[in-house]
Amino acid sequence: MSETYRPMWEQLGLDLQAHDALLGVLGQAYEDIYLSQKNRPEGMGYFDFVMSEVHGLRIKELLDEKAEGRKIIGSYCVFVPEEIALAAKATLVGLCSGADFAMEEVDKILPRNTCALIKSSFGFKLGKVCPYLESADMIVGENTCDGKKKAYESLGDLVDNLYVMDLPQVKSEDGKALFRSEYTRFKEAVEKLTGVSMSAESLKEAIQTVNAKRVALHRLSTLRKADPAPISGLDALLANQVFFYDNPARFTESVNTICDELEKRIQEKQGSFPEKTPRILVSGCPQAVPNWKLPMIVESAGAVIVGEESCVGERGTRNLTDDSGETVEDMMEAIVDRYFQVDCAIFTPNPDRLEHIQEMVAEYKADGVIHYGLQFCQPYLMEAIPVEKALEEKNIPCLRIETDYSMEDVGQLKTRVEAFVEQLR
Ligand code: BJ8
Repeated sequence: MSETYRPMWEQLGLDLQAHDALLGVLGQAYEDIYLSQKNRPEGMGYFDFVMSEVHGLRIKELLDEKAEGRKIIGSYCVFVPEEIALAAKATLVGLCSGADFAMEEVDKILPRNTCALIKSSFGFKLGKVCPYLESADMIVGENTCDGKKKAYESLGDLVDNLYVMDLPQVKSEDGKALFRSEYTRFKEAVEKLTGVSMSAESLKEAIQTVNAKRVALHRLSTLRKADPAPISGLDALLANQVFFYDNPARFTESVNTICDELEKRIQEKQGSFPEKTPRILVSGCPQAVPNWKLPMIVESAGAVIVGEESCVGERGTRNLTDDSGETVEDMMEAIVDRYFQVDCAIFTPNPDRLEHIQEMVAEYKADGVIHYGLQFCQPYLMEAIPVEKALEEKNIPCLRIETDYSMEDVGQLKTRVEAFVEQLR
Protein backbone atom coordinates (compact mmCIF):
# COMPACT_ATOMS: atom_id res chain seq x y z
CA MET A 1 0.00 0.00 0.00
CA SER A 2 2.79 2.44 0.95
CA GLU A 3 4.10 3.10 -2.55
CA THR A 4 0.70 3.69 -4.16
CA TYR A 5 -0.46 6.17 -1.54
CA ARG A 6 2.79 7.95 -0.76
CA PRO A 7 2.08 11.01 -2.95
CA MET A 8 -1.37 11.32 -1.33
CA TRP A 9 0.08 11.20 2.19
CA GLU A 10 2.77 13.65 1.22
CA GLN A 11 0.16 16.03 -0.15
CA LEU A 12 -1.72 15.82 3.14
CA GLY A 13 1.43 16.88 4.95
CA LEU A 14 2.06 13.61 6.77
CA ASP A 15 5.50 12.85 8.14
CA LEU A 16 6.18 9.89 5.87
CA GLN A 17 8.87 8.34 7.99
CA ALA A 18 6.83 8.50 11.17
CA HIS A 19 3.77 7.31 9.28
CA ASP A 20 5.67 4.31 7.90
CA ALA A 21 6.72 3.45 11.43
CA LEU A 22 3.12 3.71 12.65
CA LEU A 23 1.78 1.52 9.84
CA GLY A 24 4.51 -1.02 10.51
CA VAL A 25 3.59 -1.31 14.18
CA LEU A 26 -0.13 -1.38 13.42
CA GLY A 27 0.21 -4.03 10.74
CA GLN A 28 2.19 -6.25 13.08
CA ALA A 29 -0.25 -5.74 15.94
CA TYR A 30 -3.18 -6.58 13.66
CA GLU A 31 -1.50 -9.75 12.51
CA ASP A 32 -0.65 -10.84 16.04
CA ILE A 33 -3.98 -9.97 17.60
CA TYR A 34 -6.54 -10.42 14.82
CA LEU A 35 -5.21 -12.73 12.18
CA SER A 36 -4.01 -15.24 14.76
CA GLN A 37 -7.55 -15.83 16.04
CA LYS A 38 -9.11 -19.21 15.38
CA ASN A 39 -12.58 -19.92 13.95
CA ARG A 40 -13.20 -16.44 12.62
CA PRO A 41 -16.24 -15.79 10.47
CA GLU A 42 -15.24 -15.51 6.82
CA GLY A 43 -17.04 -12.17 6.58
CA MET A 44 -14.36 -10.65 8.79
CA GLY A 45 -12.22 -10.69 5.64
CA TYR A 46 -13.96 -7.44 4.72
CA PHE A 47 -12.86 -5.78 7.96
CA ASP A 48 -9.33 -7.14 7.52
CA PHE A 49 -9.33 -5.41 4.15
CA VAL A 50 -10.72 -2.17 5.62
CA MET A 51 -8.01 -2.17 8.25
CA SER A 52 -5.29 -2.87 5.72
CA GLU A 53 -6.55 0.12 3.72
CA VAL A 54 -7.60 2.39 6.59
CA HIS A 55 -4.95 4.98 5.71
CA GLY A 56 -5.00 4.14 2.01
CA LEU A 57 -8.10 3.42 -0.01
CA ARG A 58 -10.52 4.99 2.51
CA ILE A 59 -8.53 8.23 2.51
CA LYS A 60 -8.47 8.21 -1.26
CA GLU A 61 -12.25 7.81 -1.24
CA LEU A 62 -12.59 10.77 1.11
CA LEU A 63 -10.33 12.90 -1.06
CA ASP A 64 -12.35 11.87 -4.13
CA GLU A 65 -15.50 12.94 -2.29
CA LYS A 66 -13.86 16.27 -1.52
CA ALA A 67 -12.95 16.70 -5.17
CA GLU A 68 -16.64 16.26 -5.97
CA GLY A 69 -17.57 19.02 -3.55
CA ARG A 70 -18.35 17.13 -0.34
CA LYS A 71 -16.77 18.25 2.92
CA ILE A 72 -15.17 16.01 5.54
CA ILE A 73 -15.93 16.54 9.22
CA GLY A 74 -13.83 14.91 11.91
CA SER A 75 -15.27 14.18 15.34
CA TYR A 76 -14.07 12.93 18.71
CA CYS A 77 -17.40 12.03 20.25
CA VAL A 78 -20.67 10.21 19.60
CA PHE A 79 -22.56 13.40 20.48
CA VAL A 80 -21.65 14.81 17.07
CA PRO A 81 -24.67 13.82 14.95
CA GLU A 82 -23.76 12.09 11.70
CA GLU A 83 -27.29 12.67 10.40
CA ILE A 84 -26.74 16.44 10.28
CA ALA A 85 -23.42 16.06 8.46
CA LEU A 86 -24.84 13.69 5.85
CA ALA A 87 -27.98 15.75 5.26
CA ALA A 88 -25.86 18.79 4.37
CA LYS A 89 -23.54 16.85 2.05
CA ALA A 90 -20.67 16.22 4.43
CA THR A 91 -19.05 12.97 5.54
CA LEU A 92 -18.36 12.39 9.22
CA VAL A 93 -15.31 10.42 10.35
CA GLY A 94 -14.07 9.51 13.81
CA LEU A 95 -10.80 11.03 14.96
CA CYS A 96 -10.38 9.41 18.36
CA SER A 97 -7.19 7.50 18.56
CA GLY A 98 -6.27 4.39 20.45
CA ALA A 99 -2.48 4.38 20.40
CA ASP A 100 0.33 6.41 21.94
CA PHE A 101 2.27 8.49 19.44
CA ALA A 102 4.74 11.38 19.71
CA MET A 103 4.30 11.34 23.47
CA GLU A 104 7.30 13.56 24.15
CA GLU A 105 5.72 16.29 22.06
CA VAL A 106 2.34 15.71 23.71
CA ASP A 107 3.84 16.07 27.18
CA LYS A 108 4.97 19.59 26.27
CA ILE A 109 1.35 20.63 25.67
CA LEU A 110 -0.81 18.51 27.96
CA PRO A 111 -0.34 17.64 31.61
CA ARG A 112 0.88 14.12 32.29
CA ASN A 113 -2.34 13.26 34.08
CA THR A 114 -4.44 13.51 30.91
CA CYS A 115 -6.25 10.39 29.69
CA ALA A 116 -4.63 8.32 26.95
CA LEU A 117 -7.46 9.01 24.51
CA ILE A 118 -6.92 12.76 24.56
CA LYS A 119 -3.14 12.41 24.52
CA SER A 120 -3.36 10.06 21.59
CA SER A 121 -5.45 12.50 19.55
CA PHE A 122 -2.80 15.16 20.13
CA GLY A 123 0.00 12.71 19.39
CA PHE A 124 -1.50 11.87 16.00
CA LYS A 125 -1.71 15.58 15.18
CA LEU A 126 1.73 16.52 16.48
CA GLY A 127 3.35 13.46 14.90
CA LYS A 128 1.61 14.25 11.57
CA VAL A 129 0.45 10.68 11.10
CA CYS A 130 -3.35 10.92 10.84
CA PRO A 131 -4.64 11.31 7.27
CA TYR A 132 -8.24 11.65 8.57
CA LEU A 133 -7.36 14.67 10.65
CA GLU A 134 -5.43 16.21 7.79
CA SER A 135 -8.28 15.59 5.33
CA ALA A 136 -10.92 17.16 7.54
CA ASP A 137 -12.48 20.47 6.52
CA MET A 138 -13.91 20.89 10.00
CA ILE A 139 -12.83 19.31 13.28
CA VAL A 140 -15.50 19.18 15.93
CA GLY A 141 -14.61 19.24 19.59
CA GLU A 142 -17.25 19.00 22.29
CA ASN A 143 -17.41 20.23 25.84
CA THR A 144 -17.85 16.87 27.51
CA CYS A 145 -15.29 15.94 30.18
CA ASP A 146 -12.96 18.60 31.64
CA GLY A 147 -9.97 16.97 29.96
CA LYS A 148 -11.45 17.26 26.50
CA LYS A 149 -12.88 20.72 26.86
CA LYS A 150 -9.62 22.22 28.10
CA ALA A 151 -7.59 20.21 25.58
CA TYR A 152 -9.62 21.69 22.71
CA GLU A 153 -8.38 25.12 23.76
CA SER A 154 -4.85 23.89 23.00
CA LEU A 155 -5.94 21.97 19.90
CA GLY A 156 -7.26 25.27 18.55
CA ASP A 157 -3.65 26.42 18.33
CA LEU A 158 -2.67 23.38 16.27
CA VAL A 159 -5.48 23.35 13.71
CA ASP A 160 -7.28 26.18 11.99
CA ASN A 161 -10.66 24.51 11.52
CA LEU A 162 -11.78 23.61 15.02
CA TYR A 163 -15.45 23.99 15.86
CA VAL A 164 -16.43 23.51 19.50
CA MET A 165 -19.88 22.30 20.45
CA ASP A 166 -21.08 23.08 23.94
CA LEU A 167 -22.92 20.30 25.78
CA PRO A 168 -24.94 20.23 28.99
CA GLN A 169 -23.87 18.22 32.02
CA VAL A 170 -27.35 17.65 33.43
CA LYS A 171 -30.33 16.01 31.75
CA SER A 172 -32.83 18.69 32.71
CA GLU A 173 -35.17 20.75 30.53
CA ASP A 174 -32.57 23.54 30.60
CA GLY A 175 -29.92 21.01 29.62
CA LYS A 176 -32.03 19.86 26.73
CA ALA A 177 -32.61 23.45 25.61
CA LEU A 178 -28.84 23.98 25.43
CA PHE A 179 -28.45 20.69 23.57
CA ARG A 180 -31.13 21.74 21.06
CA SER A 181 -29.63 25.14 20.44
CA GLU A 182 -26.14 23.66 20.01
CA TYR A 183 -27.45 21.16 17.45
CA THR A 184 -29.12 24.01 15.58
CA ARG A 185 -25.87 25.98 15.67
CA PHE A 186 -23.98 22.91 14.42
CA LYS A 187 -26.50 22.43 11.59
CA GLU A 188 -25.96 26.03 10.52
CA ALA A 189 -22.17 25.66 10.71
CA VAL A 190 -22.22 22.52 8.56
CA GLU A 191 -24.54 24.16 6.03
CA LYS A 192 -22.20 27.12 5.87
CA LEU A 193 -19.21 24.82 5.40
CA THR A 194 -20.77 22.84 2.56
CA GLY A 195 -22.87 25.63 1.10
CA VAL A 196 -25.80 23.19 1.10
CA SER A 197 -29.00 23.72 3.08
CA MET A 198 -30.52 20.47 4.17
CA SER A 199 -34.05 19.67 3.06
CA ALA A 200 -36.62 17.48 4.78
CA GLU A 201 -35.84 14.88 2.15
CA SER A 202 -32.08 14.92 2.60
CA LEU A 203 -32.43 14.85 6.38
CA LYS A 204 -34.82 11.91 6.25
CA GLU A 205 -32.46 10.03 3.97
CA ALA A 206 -29.52 10.79 6.28
CA ILE A 207 -31.45 9.57 9.32
CA GLN A 208 -32.32 6.36 7.51
CA THR A 209 -28.71 5.82 6.41
CA VAL A 210 -27.36 6.19 9.93
CA ASN A 211 -30.18 4.13 11.44
CA ALA A 212 -29.41 1.34 8.98
CA LYS A 213 -25.82 1.21 10.26
CA ARG A 214 -27.10 1.01 13.81
CA VAL A 215 -29.69 -1.65 12.97
CA ALA A 216 -26.97 -3.79 11.37
CA LEU A 217 -24.92 -3.53 14.57
CA HIS A 218 -28.01 -4.33 16.67
CA ARG A 219 -28.40 -7.48 14.59
CA LEU A 220 -24.77 -8.36 15.23
CA SER A 221 -25.23 -7.74 18.98
CA THR A 222 -28.30 -9.95 19.11
CA LEU A 223 -26.36 -12.80 17.51
CA ARG A 224 -23.68 -12.48 20.18
CA LYS A 225 -26.26 -13.64 22.72
CA ALA A 226 -25.85 -17.23 21.45
CA ASP A 227 -23.73 -19.81 23.22
CA PRO A 228 -21.29 -20.74 21.75
CA ALA A 229 -20.58 -17.13 20.82
CA PRO A 230 -20.45 -17.05 17.00
CA ILE A 231 -17.93 -14.19 16.89
CA SER A 232 -15.12 -13.09 19.16
CA GLY A 233 -15.31 -9.87 21.14
CA LEU A 234 -12.22 -8.68 19.28
CA ASP A 235 -13.94 -9.04 15.91
CA ALA A 236 -17.18 -7.48 17.13
CA LEU A 237 -15.23 -4.56 18.59
CA LEU A 238 -13.53 -4.09 15.24
CA ALA A 239 -16.91 -3.81 13.50
CA ASN A 240 -17.92 -1.19 16.09
CA GLN A 241 -14.67 0.70 15.49
CA VAL A 242 -15.02 0.64 11.69
CA PHE A 243 -18.52 2.15 12.15
CA PHE A 244 -16.74 5.50 12.55
CA TYR A 245 -14.67 5.37 9.34
CA ASP A 246 -16.32 3.40 6.61
CA ASN A 247 -18.70 4.44 3.88
CA PRO A 248 -22.09 4.12 5.64
CA ALA A 249 -23.94 2.02 3.05
CA ARG A 250 -21.02 -0.34 2.51
CA PHE A 251 -20.57 -0.73 6.26
CA THR A 252 -24.23 -1.68 6.71
CA GLU A 253 -24.05 -4.21 3.91
CA SER A 254 -20.84 -5.78 5.23
CA VAL A 255 -22.15 -6.12 8.78
CA ASN A 256 -25.33 -7.70 7.44
CA THR A 257 -23.27 -10.16 5.38
CA ILE A 258 -21.42 -11.21 8.53
CA CYS A 259 -24.72 -11.54 10.36
CA ASP A 260 -26.05 -13.90 7.65
CA GLU A 261 -22.98 -16.04 8.20
CA LEU A 262 -23.30 -15.89 11.98
CA GLU A 263 -26.91 -17.05 11.80
CA LYS A 264 -25.73 -20.17 10.00
CA ARG A 265 -22.95 -20.67 12.51
CA ILE A 266 -25.46 -20.46 15.34
CA GLN A 267 -27.72 -23.04 13.67
CA GLU A 268 -24.74 -25.35 13.32
CA LYS A 269 -23.66 -24.65 16.91
CA GLN A 270 -20.37 -23.37 15.58
CA GLY A 271 -18.62 -20.78 17.70
CA SER A 272 -15.48 -18.73 17.85
CA PHE A 273 -15.09 -20.18 21.33
CA PRO A 274 -16.42 -23.48 22.77
CA GLU A 275 -19.81 -23.63 24.44
CA LYS A 276 -19.88 -22.52 28.10
CA THR A 277 -16.84 -20.28 27.71
CA PRO A 278 -17.09 -17.61 30.45
CA ARG A 279 -18.91 -14.60 29.01
CA ILE A 280 -17.86 -11.07 29.80
CA LEU A 281 -19.43 -7.66 29.31
CA VAL A 282 -16.97 -4.79 29.00
CA SER A 283 -18.23 -1.46 30.26
CA GLY A 284 -16.63 1.96 30.42
CA CYS A 285 -14.40 4.21 28.32
CA PRO A 286 -14.45 4.00 24.53
CA GLN A 287 -11.87 1.74 22.88
CA ALA A 288 -10.82 3.56 19.72
CA VAL A 289 -8.79 1.95 16.91
CA PRO A 290 -6.20 0.42 17.45
CA ASN A 291 -6.87 -0.05 21.14
CA TRP A 292 -7.36 -3.82 21.33
CA LYS A 293 -5.42 -4.32 24.53
CA LEU A 294 -8.20 -5.37 26.91
CA PRO A 295 -10.10 -7.75 24.57
CA MET A 296 -6.80 -9.34 23.58
CA ILE A 297 -6.02 -10.02 27.25
CA VAL A 298 -9.54 -11.21 28.08
CA GLU A 299 -9.94 -13.53 25.13
CA SER A 300 -6.47 -15.00 25.43
CA ALA A 301 -7.34 -15.74 29.07
CA GLY A 302 -10.08 -18.09 27.83
CA ALA A 303 -13.19 -15.88 28.12
CA VAL A 304 -15.29 -14.31 25.40
CA ILE A 305 -16.53 -10.72 25.34
CA VAL A 306 -20.21 -10.69 24.43
CA GLY A 307 -20.95 -6.96 24.58
CA GLU A 308 -19.48 -3.49 25.00
CA GLU A 309 -21.28 -0.90 27.10
CA SER A 310 -19.24 1.83 25.49
CA CYS A 311 -19.40 4.62 22.93
CA VAL A 312 -17.55 2.28 20.61
CA GLY A 313 -20.37 -0.18 21.21
CA GLU A 314 -23.90 -0.09 22.46
CA ARG A 315 -23.86 3.26 24.26
CA GLY A 316 -23.04 4.86 20.95
CA THR A 317 -25.41 2.94 18.73
CA ARG A 318 -28.33 1.62 20.72
CA ASN A 319 -31.09 4.13 20.00
CA LEU A 320 -32.46 4.94 16.57
CA THR A 321 -33.52 8.39 15.38
CA ASP A 322 -37.21 8.68 14.62
CA ASP A 323 -37.48 9.31 10.88
CA SER A 324 -41.24 9.86 10.74
CA GLY A 325 -41.15 13.70 10.82
CA GLU A 326 -42.09 15.58 7.70
CA THR A 327 -40.18 18.82 8.27
CA VAL A 328 -36.56 19.63 9.02
CA GLU A 329 -37.67 21.02 12.41
CA ASP A 330 -39.49 17.80 13.36
CA MET A 331 -36.55 15.65 12.43
CA MET A 332 -34.02 17.93 14.13
CA GLU A 333 -36.10 17.49 17.29
CA ALA A 334 -36.00 13.71 16.78
CA ILE A 335 -32.21 13.92 16.51
CA VAL A 336 -32.05 15.94 19.73
CA ASP A 337 -34.26 13.34 21.46
CA ARG A 338 -32.11 10.47 20.25
CA TYR A 339 -28.74 11.90 21.23
CA PHE A 340 -29.93 13.31 24.53
CA GLN A 341 -30.43 9.72 25.67
CA VAL A 342 -26.72 8.87 25.34
CA ASP A 343 -25.72 8.03 28.91
CA CYS A 344 -22.14 9.28 28.94
CA ALA A 345 -20.54 9.57 32.38
CA ILE A 346 -20.08 13.31 31.91
CA PHE A 347 -23.74 13.67 32.94
CA THR A 348 -24.67 14.05 36.55
CA PRO A 349 -26.48 12.16 37.85
CA ASN A 350 -26.29 9.33 35.33
CA PRO A 351 -28.57 6.51 36.53
CA ASP A 352 -29.45 5.31 33.02
CA ARG A 353 -25.97 3.94 32.45
CA LEU A 354 -26.10 1.66 35.47
CA GLU A 355 -29.50 0.42 34.39
CA HIS A 356 -28.21 -0.24 30.89
CA ILE A 357 -25.22 -2.21 32.19
CA GLN A 358 -27.54 -4.44 34.20
CA GLU A 359 -29.86 -4.90 31.23
CA MET A 360 -26.92 -5.87 29.04
CA VAL A 361 -25.65 -8.40 31.59
CA ALA A 362 -29.05 -10.10 31.53
CA GLU A 363 -29.55 -9.93 27.77
CA TYR A 364 -26.12 -11.17 26.77
CA LYS A 365 -26.06 -13.72 29.61
CA ALA A 366 -22.76 -12.30 30.82
CA ASP A 367 -21.13 -14.11 33.73
CA GLY A 368 -19.28 -11.00 34.80
CA VAL A 369 -18.43 -7.40 33.96
CA ILE A 370 -15.05 -5.82 33.42
CA HIS A 371 -15.20 -2.10 34.00
CA TYR A 372 -12.67 -0.49 31.68
CA GLY A 373 -11.42 2.88 32.86
CA LEU A 374 -8.65 4.89 31.28
CA GLN A 375 -6.22 6.32 33.78
CA PHE A 376 -7.10 9.93 34.67
CA CYS A 377 -10.60 9.65 33.21
CA GLN A 378 -12.52 11.06 36.16
CA PRO A 379 -16.06 10.51 34.82
CA TYR A 380 -15.72 6.77 34.18
CA LEU A 381 -13.34 5.98 37.05
CA MET A 382 -15.69 7.73 39.46
CA GLU A 383 -18.71 5.85 38.11
CA ALA A 384 -16.83 2.56 38.25
CA ILE A 385 -17.16 2.43 42.03
CA PRO A 386 -20.98 2.65 42.26
CA VAL A 387 -21.24 0.39 39.19
CA GLU A 388 -19.16 -2.29 40.90
CA LYS A 389 -21.10 -1.93 44.13
CA ALA A 390 -24.50 -2.22 42.41
CA LEU A 391 -23.40 -5.24 40.39
CA GLU A 392 -21.97 -7.02 43.39
CA GLU A 393 -25.18 -6.44 45.30
CA LYS A 394 -26.83 -8.44 42.54
CA ASN A 395 -24.14 -11.11 42.68
CA ILE A 396 -22.70 -10.11 39.34
CA PRO A 397 -18.90 -10.35 39.56
CA CYS A 398 -17.14 -7.17 38.49
CA LEU A 399 -13.49 -6.41 37.89
CA ARG A 400 -12.43 -2.79 37.80
CA ILE A 401 -9.52 -2.06 35.52
CA GLU A 402 -7.64 1.19 35.19
CA THR A 403 -5.12 1.32 32.41
CA ASP A 404 -3.70 3.31 29.51
CA TYR A 405 -2.41 2.53 26.03
CA SER A 406 1.05 1.38 27.04
CA MET A 407 1.94 -2.29 27.13
CA GLU A 408 3.77 -1.99 30.43
CA ASP A 409 0.94 -3.31 32.57
CA VAL A 410 -0.09 -6.19 30.28
CA GLY A 411 1.51 -8.82 32.52
CA GLN A 412 -0.20 -7.47 35.60
CA LEU A 413 -3.56 -7.14 33.83
CA LYS A 414 -3.29 -10.68 32.50
CA THR A 415 -2.83 -12.02 36.02
CA ARG A 416 -5.89 -10.13 37.28
CA VAL A 417 -8.06 -11.05 34.30
CA GLU A 418 -7.06 -14.73 34.47
CA ALA A 419 -7.97 -14.82 38.16
CA PHE A 420 -11.32 -13.18 37.34
CA VAL A 421 -12.06 -15.66 34.55
CA GLU A 422 -11.18 -18.51 36.90
CA GLN A 423 -13.65 -17.08 39.42
CA LEU A 424 -16.36 -17.03 36.71
CA ARG A 425 -15.76 -20.65 35.84
S1 BJ8 B 1 -20.13 10.45 24.76
S2 BJ8 B 1 -17.61 8.71 26.55
S3 BJ8 B 1 -17.19 9.68 23.17
S4 BJ8 B 1 -17.25 12.13 25.81
S5 BJ8 B 1 -11.78 8.75 28.36
S6 BJ8 B 1 -11.82 11.94 26.87
S7 BJ8 B 1 -14.47 10.95 29.10
S8 BJ8 B 1 -11.19 11.65 30.31
S9 BJ8 B 1 -14.28 9.77 25.58
FE1 BJ8 B 1 -16.44 10.11 25.30
FE2 BJ8 B 1 -18.32 11.41 23.99
FE3 BJ8 B 1 -18.74 10.64 26.48
FE4 BJ8 B 1 -18.65 8.87 24.57
FE5 BJ8 B 1 -12.74 12.39 28.84
FE6 BJ8 B 1 -12.67 9.99 29.96
FE7 BJ8 B 1 -10.75 10.71 28.35
FE8 BJ8 B 1 -13.19 10.26 27.42
